[in-house]
Amino acid sequence: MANVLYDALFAPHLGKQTPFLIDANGQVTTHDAFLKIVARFAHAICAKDVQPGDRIVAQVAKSTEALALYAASVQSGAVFLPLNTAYTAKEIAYFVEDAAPKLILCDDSSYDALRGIAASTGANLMTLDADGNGSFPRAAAGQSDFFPTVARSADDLAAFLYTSGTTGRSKGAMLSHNNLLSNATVLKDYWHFTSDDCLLHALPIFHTHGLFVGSNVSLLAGGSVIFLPSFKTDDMIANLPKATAMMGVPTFYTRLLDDDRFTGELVAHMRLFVSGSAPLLAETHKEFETRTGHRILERYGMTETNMITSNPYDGPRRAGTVGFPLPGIDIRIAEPDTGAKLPQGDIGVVELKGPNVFQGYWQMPEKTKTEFREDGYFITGDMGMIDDQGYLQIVGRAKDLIISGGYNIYPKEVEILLDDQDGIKESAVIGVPHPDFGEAVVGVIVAENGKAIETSKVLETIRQDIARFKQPKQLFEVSELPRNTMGKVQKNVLREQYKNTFS
Ligand code: MCA
Ligand code: AMP
Repeated sequence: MANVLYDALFAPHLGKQTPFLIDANGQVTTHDAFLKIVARFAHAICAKDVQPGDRIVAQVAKSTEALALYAASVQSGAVFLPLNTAYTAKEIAYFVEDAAPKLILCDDSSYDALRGIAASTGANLMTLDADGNGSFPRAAAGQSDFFPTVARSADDLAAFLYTSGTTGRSKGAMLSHNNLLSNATVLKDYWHFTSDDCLLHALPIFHTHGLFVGSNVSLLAGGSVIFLPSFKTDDMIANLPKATAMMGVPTFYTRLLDDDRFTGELVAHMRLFVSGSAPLLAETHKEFETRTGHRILERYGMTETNMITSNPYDGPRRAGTVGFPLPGIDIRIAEPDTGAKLPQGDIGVVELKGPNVFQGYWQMPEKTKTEFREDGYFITGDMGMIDDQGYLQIVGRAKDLIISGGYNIYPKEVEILLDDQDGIKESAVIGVPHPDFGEAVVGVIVAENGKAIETSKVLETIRQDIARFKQPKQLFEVSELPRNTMGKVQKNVLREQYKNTFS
C-alpha cells in the first residue's frame, strides 16, 4: 500500500537537483537534499518508537528543517501537530495532555519549561532550533538517506491542527491524507502553479495557510520557495524581484503598501498575489491595483476545511468577495437554526461538503456532531451571501471570533482568564478595527465591589498564561457591561463604543 500524501508531494522529487527551498541568506536546498533530510528525520522519529498514527507535537521556528519535520512525520506515518511559537508553556500543556503525543519537538529555549509536561505524559522531548541544530537533528545525523515509507491510506490522519472554540476550549481538527492532497491538487490547478514558479513564503508554518496552502501547493507543482522565517518588509522588498507568486494575510499587503519602495516596477514580473485568512478590505484591493496593476486574488478557508472558495485566476477578481466554490466543493447558504438552504442573494451561514472537510475533532465526537448537519454539510459559522454572479461574500461571523493579523482569538478563552484575575468581577472581550492587524483584541472589565483595577498589572499577570497576540492590546474598566433584556452582554454596543481605540 502506498502513502497517499508522501507519494504525491514528496516522492516525485527524489533525485531531483532542482532548487526547492531558498532561505533568507540565499542558501538553496534542492528537492533531493531536502528529501534526504526528511529520510534521516523519519529514522530519528522511528527511533523514538513513534508508531503509525502517533502524534508528533512541534513548537519550532520556521526553517528548512522544520518543514522537513512535517514531511518526515508524513513519511513515517505519524500525525503532525504544529503549534504556534507564540503559545506559552501553559497553553502547550493543554495540547500535550489532550493529544498525548509520543514525541515533542521544541526550541532549546523552551526545553526546561516543557520538561515537566513531557515527563508527566510520557512523551519524548527533543529540540530543533531556529538554525536547524538541536538534539533531534543530532540524533538524525548518522541515519540513512533512505527511509522505507510507511503505508498510509487516503483516510488515515496526516495532521491535526488545534483551533480554539467559542467555549474557550481548543479542539484538534483531524485532517486526513486525502483532505490535504485533494485541496493542494485543486489549488495548484486553479492558481496555475507549475515547476517554473517561485513562491515568496513569509507565513508561519504552524497554520493551514503557510503549511498546507503555501508548502503543499509548491511541492505538488515542483517549484521553488523563498522560505523566510517571518514577515519583514525589508526582506519582502529584497526578495519580491526573485519570486513569481506570493501568499499572505491582509496585514502583509497593507504593510507593503505602506512602504514607498513597494512599486509597480518591483513586482511587474509577478504573476500572482493571493490573500486570505482574514477579510481583505476592498480599499486595500483597489490601492494595490492602482500601485501595481495587479489584482489580488482573495480566497477563503478554514482549518477544518482547508480552502473552500477562491476568486478566479482568469476571470474577474472581485474586491470584497472570496469568489467561487473550488472544484469538487459544494457550498450552500443556509438558515442558521435549521440548515435549510436559502435562496440566492439571502444572507445565511456558509455550509459545505467536499473531500477537503476534516475528519472531526480529536476525541470530541459530540462536538463534531454539532458542527455538521444531518445531511453531512459542515457549518462554518461564517455568515455569507452569494451574489447574482455566483461570488461568495463573507458578511460577518455567527461565531464570536476575532481575527487579528490572520490569527484567530476566541474571546471566551481570554474572558475566562480575565474573570479569574483578582478584583475582576466580569469581562467582555471584543475585536475592534486596527490599522495594522485588521482587528485587535480589547478587554472591557468590571471590578468586584466597584474597586478600581490597575489594568497594567492585570495585563502583566496574564502574560505568562496566553500567547501575546491573544492578550488585549487595551483594557478598559467600566462600572457595568451593557446587557439586553435576556441578560446577554451586548458586544455590538461595546464594539461601537471602542471602535476608535486604535484610529
Ligand atoms: C504579532 N503580534 C500580534 C500579531 N502578531 N498581535 C495581534 N495579532 C497578531 N497577528 C504582537 C507581537 O507579539 C508584538 O507584541 C506586536 O504584536 C508587534 O509585533 P510585530 O513584530 O509587528 O508583529 P509581526 O511579528 O510582524 O507579526 C505580524 C504578522 C504575523 C506578520 C501579521 O502575525 C503573521 O505572520 N500573521 C499570519 C498569521 C497566519 O498565518 N494566519 C493563517 C491562519 P509586543 O510588541 O507587544 O510584544 S490559517 C487560517 O486562518 C485559515 C485556514 C485561512 O483561511 O488561511
Ligand atoms: P481558522 O480557524 O484559523 O482556520 O480561520 C478560519 C476563519 O478565517 C474562517 O472561518 C473565516 O472567518 C476567516 N477567513 C479566512 N479567509 C477569509 C477571507 N478571505 N475573508 C474573510 N474571512 C476569512
